[in-house]
Amino acid sequence: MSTTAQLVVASDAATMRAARDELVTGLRGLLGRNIRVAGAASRDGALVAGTPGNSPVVAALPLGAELRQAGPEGFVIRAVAIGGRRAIVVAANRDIGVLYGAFQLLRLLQTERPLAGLDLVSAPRLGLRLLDHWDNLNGTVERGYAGASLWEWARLPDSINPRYRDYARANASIGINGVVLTNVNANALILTPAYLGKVAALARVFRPWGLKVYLTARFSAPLEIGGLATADPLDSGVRAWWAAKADEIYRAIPDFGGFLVKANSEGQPGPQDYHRTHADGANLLADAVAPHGGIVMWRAFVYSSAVPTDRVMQAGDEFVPLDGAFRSNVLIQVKNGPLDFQPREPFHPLFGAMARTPLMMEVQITKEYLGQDSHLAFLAPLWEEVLRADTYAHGPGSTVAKEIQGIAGVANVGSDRDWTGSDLNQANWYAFGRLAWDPTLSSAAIADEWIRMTFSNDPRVVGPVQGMLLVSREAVVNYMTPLGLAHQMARGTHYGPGPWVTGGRADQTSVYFNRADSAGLGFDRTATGSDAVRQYALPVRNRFASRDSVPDDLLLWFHHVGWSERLRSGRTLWEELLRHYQAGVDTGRSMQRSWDSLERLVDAERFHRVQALLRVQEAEARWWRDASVLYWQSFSHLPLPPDYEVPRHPLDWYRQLRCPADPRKPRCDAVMGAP
Ligand code: GCW
Repeated sequence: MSTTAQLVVASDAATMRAARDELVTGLRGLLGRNIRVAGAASRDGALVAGTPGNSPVVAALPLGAELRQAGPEGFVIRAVAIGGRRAIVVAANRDIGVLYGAFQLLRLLQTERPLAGLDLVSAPRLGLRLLDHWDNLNGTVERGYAGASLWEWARLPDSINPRYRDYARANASIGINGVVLTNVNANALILTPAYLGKVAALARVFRPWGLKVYLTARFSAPLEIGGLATADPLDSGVRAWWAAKADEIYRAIPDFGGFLVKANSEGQPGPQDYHRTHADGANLLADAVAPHGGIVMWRAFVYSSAVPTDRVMQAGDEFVPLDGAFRSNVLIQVKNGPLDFQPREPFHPLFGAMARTPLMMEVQITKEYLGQDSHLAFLAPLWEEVLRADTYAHGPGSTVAKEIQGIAGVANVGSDRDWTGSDLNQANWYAFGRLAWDPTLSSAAIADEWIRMTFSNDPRVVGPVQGMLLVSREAVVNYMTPLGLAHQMARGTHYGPGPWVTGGRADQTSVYFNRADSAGLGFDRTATGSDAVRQYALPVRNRFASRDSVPDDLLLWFHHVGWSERLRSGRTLWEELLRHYQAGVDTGRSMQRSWDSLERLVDAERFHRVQALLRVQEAEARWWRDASVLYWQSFSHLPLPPDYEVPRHPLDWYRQLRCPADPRKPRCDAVMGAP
């Protein structure tokens, strides 16, 4: 067998160079062979990568139909014969498709898939596949658990950290094609000339990797950096200011993607400050970027302290009446669920409810409410659940995946050496990109790929790690918020149990959401309660509204249920609650055992890091279970079965636990004692 393989890439354009370099590095590493790069195919067998426009070999192949299917970003990978020799071709319509195809080929090799007879066409199902960074200009990251922001604003544009390029490579390898650099709780300074120069420098690094740059726009920027007396979206001076600002941005960054906006939500300024609508606000910015081909992603995460209705209904009530009022380059960005990135929520009722408005879905990759950096929670099952949920908006089969044009993930990336705060958290960044490319992929398939590429193809590793990943999210649901409970985390940090949290703004407290009383538990969102079910299409509404058909895992989201009422299982609510909390702890333990079995199969460094975090998770799962069960018991007055693990401390002890005010790790292990 020859020790040299030939790679044919005929173009020297930046993205083609990126594809070529990835193939050379990847093939060298995976095959242990020298890779000779040529501009044209010779008699040797070869790997050919290119577009019909930049590669005579690709142009000569009969790939017309496949390339049409591949579209602007997709690719074709095929085993072919060139001059009687076996070859593999990675073909696309555009350079970026070739790069994505190169990564796919490397993925196939690295996961040991057979290459013989290879014949695949792949195109992304969603056009916008974005990471949203909640990164502040001072280097902190809101809800970030992986160290400081990657963006070194003080050093840019002169100093370019090599990690920027690696960040772009990682994203391109999973098809992510845009990045919002700044926090939705926005700072107008990012729109000043000095910062735009820094943004342009990042955009230059990202460009070959197909990664477009977007910024958050602070609605009051005309006041704060423009010297205007108003930010009223209907004011002609304000409109002129934003148009000029957009021109300035596009002069610096010709392929700038557009703006992401959080307005009139949690204290952010917005059009309602001037008695205008969200549509007035979004259209103002949309008109400014439209001449340049830009878009506006306007968030639907709004809830007002002045409105007494159920918090989860406010986005629907606010936005549905505006359907049809937005410019065509506006997308409404809707969180996966109507509350706030909980371990489990029903899908957001806005999906399917705005027929004339393009929607995007926003998910959290950073796990604000799911144990942050330290608990293992593989999120693909959560995202799969919502993408496949049927809205019935246009009859059966109207899944959330079909109702959206794009997806944004709140990044879990920071400057930590492992990028994401823990080794296993990387799986969520990976899974996000893969699902954004193809929302029909299964969690199991994504986990399988990631484990093979991250650890090993050894089935003794793949099996157990896949098992852990796939059960981890449900474990978190079970020990934190089983049976449809939500938002029971400690105030502020959202880390650790706090089902007793009360005071201050009602709809940010646990007691508002759990509605525990001597009769039972859960939020009545049927017609006898807040009637939030009315926001769903009829079949879904009926399914959620009826105790006979509501899924158990959303029961307490929609119903107030008596402690001793029997569920479909035949067990009472009280018994089911206890079982679920215990199941969460048990899964924490089984994940530990699975990992412990890998001691000699995974390198020592990563083995010990993951092992330590799984210990933390098991201890904190018990903390969650004991604190929650004792708190519910103070309402139900029902006993724990004799064989139930006895809580270590009385309820008051848990209630008085004060976590250290460490923004990175608000963990209480110091006070909890050894597990
Ligand atoms: O989940 C909540 C977070 C806030 C966040 C907000 C939002 C960026 O606790 O930190 O602010 O949602 O999505 O706007």
